[in-house]
This record gives sequence, structure tokens and C-alpha cells, in this order.
Amino acid sequence: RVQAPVNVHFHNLHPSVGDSRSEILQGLQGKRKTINPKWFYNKAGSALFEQITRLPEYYPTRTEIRILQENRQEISARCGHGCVLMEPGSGNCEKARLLLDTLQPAAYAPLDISAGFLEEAATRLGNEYPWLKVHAVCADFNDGWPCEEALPAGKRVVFYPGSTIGNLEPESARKFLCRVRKLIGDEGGLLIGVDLHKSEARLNAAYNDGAGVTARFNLNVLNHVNQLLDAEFDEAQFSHRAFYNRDHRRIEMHLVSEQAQSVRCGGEDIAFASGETIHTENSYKYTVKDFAELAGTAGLTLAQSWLDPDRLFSVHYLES
Ligand code: AVJ
Repeated sequence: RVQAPVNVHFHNLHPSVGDSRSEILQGLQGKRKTINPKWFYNKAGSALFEQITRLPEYYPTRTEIRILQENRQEISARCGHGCVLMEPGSGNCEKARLLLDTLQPAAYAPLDISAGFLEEAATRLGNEYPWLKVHAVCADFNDGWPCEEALPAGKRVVFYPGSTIGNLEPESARKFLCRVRKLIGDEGGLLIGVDLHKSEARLNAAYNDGAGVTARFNLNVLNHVNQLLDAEFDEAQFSHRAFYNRDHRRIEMHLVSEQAQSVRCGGEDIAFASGETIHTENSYKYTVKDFAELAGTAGLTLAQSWLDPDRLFSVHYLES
């Protein structure tokens, strides 16, 4: 265990992780086969995603970073200096760094399901920002926020960058926003990144990069399932498919079974017809208006939005 600096507090480091095996198996035995996109992020998958963020075709990450950097004074003023900044699904905590010096939060609370990532990222952050109080929590936000009582009093702002909300079906996105509204209380705020609806060509390119990194990222989930369920998926028997579903305004990612095959998985035989797919991810794209409406149903009012000049991506501050 890494020696935590004095300003970093770890909570709930050994959560009882849900029964991942049955969840994955259930998804693969449905009429339409699915794997939840959270399983992309084993060590290899997280490294492949870091590569994706640097691809020329994949505009979201660099665009959001530029929006946060160029508007950090105004964003910090909106959030409120001295607020308690809470980040569900904090990963490497890279984006919070863009705001810390101007925001000067009373505390920063990263929450992540992966204890390893959380320890490493929170320890590094605490060493780099000795003045910052860090309360790192290992949990799945769907189950709530454990150890809330350890947080200092003060205005709470949830930070949810990356358009990760796009992975959720609209109903789940609404439930997530309701959970945020409950967590931040009547005086709180939400600072969130949302990828915007745009041309099919631009979106398809962002999920079908020329170098094939997104294909490897998508296929890699099969290796993670093999590890988790002693399964025998062969990546070579599947191919990457990503397309923009205009009706639902979402990018869909699938893995296509190249031929009829049967795969051992969790003690079961999973049958695939030739051309049958596993649906591995949705990335919903919003207009500012659509997103404001969705947030409104969760009791959150859009107070200010920041967009890049090409209107590719948006960052919003909402309040209860
Ligand atoms: C991290 C979920 C925002 O949906 O664009 C990148 C993941 N998938 N390329 C996204 C992803 C394919 C990314 N999110």
C-alpha cells in the first residue's frame, strides 16, 4: 500500500464489489447480447482509452480540456471558491487539476470503483497539492456516496467531465442526475461535460479511427471477460463496428461475430449466429437544449454553458 501523504484520506477501500460474473453472463444471454461499457477499463483497456484521447479524430478530450482551461476563472467563480469538489468516476483525476489552483476547493473528493487507480491517483494528487484536502472514496456511485460525513461542511459541487453521462440511457442519465441533486442539496452545483450532437461523418470518424485504436479498445473487453469468467472469447473471431444511430442521437459500438460460433463463458456455452453482435457501448450526444431539459427533470437548472468555437463540446454549470 502506498504511503498516503497527510492531506489524503482514504475511505471504504475494500467495497464489496457486486457479482460481476452474473451481471456479465446475464448481458450475454439476453436476446440482444450486451456487455456494460464499465468492463472496458481493465489495465489494458484504460491504457488504450488514454491512447484514444490523443487520436486526431477523437476531439472530445482535448476540446473539453481547452474549454476548462480557457474558462477556469469564470467556472471557478460559478462553482464558488472553497467549495467541496466531488468527482464520481474520477479515474486519473487529471481534469480536476485544471481547476484546483483557481478554485481553491475546501476539499476534493474523488470516487472510483477501482481501489488501485484511486490510491495511485489520490496519492499523486495529494503530493502535488500539499494544501489540498483529499477524501478518496472507493465505491460505485450507483450505490451512493459512502463516508459523506467525513467531508468538510460547505457548498458541494459534483464534477462530472468527459461526457461519461453519454454512456447512460436517458432514463439512467436522469436517475444519475437525481442522485447528484440529492447529494449536493439545495445550495449545491454540478459541473458537467457533455458531447454535442454533430455531423455523422465527424462522429463516425471519432469512433472508427484510422489507426484502429478504438477497434482494439472495443475488442479488448473480450480479454477482460475472459479473465473475469474463465471465458474463451477469441478476439480474432470478432470485429469492431461503430456507427451513429441518428434516431437515438447516439454512437453505438458493437463487436460482430464473424461466423456462427459457440463460446465457453462462466461455465455456459454462448451461441453466436454469423453477423450477430455484442452491443458494448452507447455514447449519447446532446444539444444544449436537450441536456438542459433532461437536467430540469432532475431538479437541476442550467446556469451557464461554455462551448468551444466549433461547438463540438460543452461544459455546463447547473444548480439545484
Ligand atoms: C469515456 C465514455 C466518454 O463515449 O466517447 C471513446 C469512451 N468509447 N471511444 C466516449 C469511448 C470509444 C468515451 N467515454
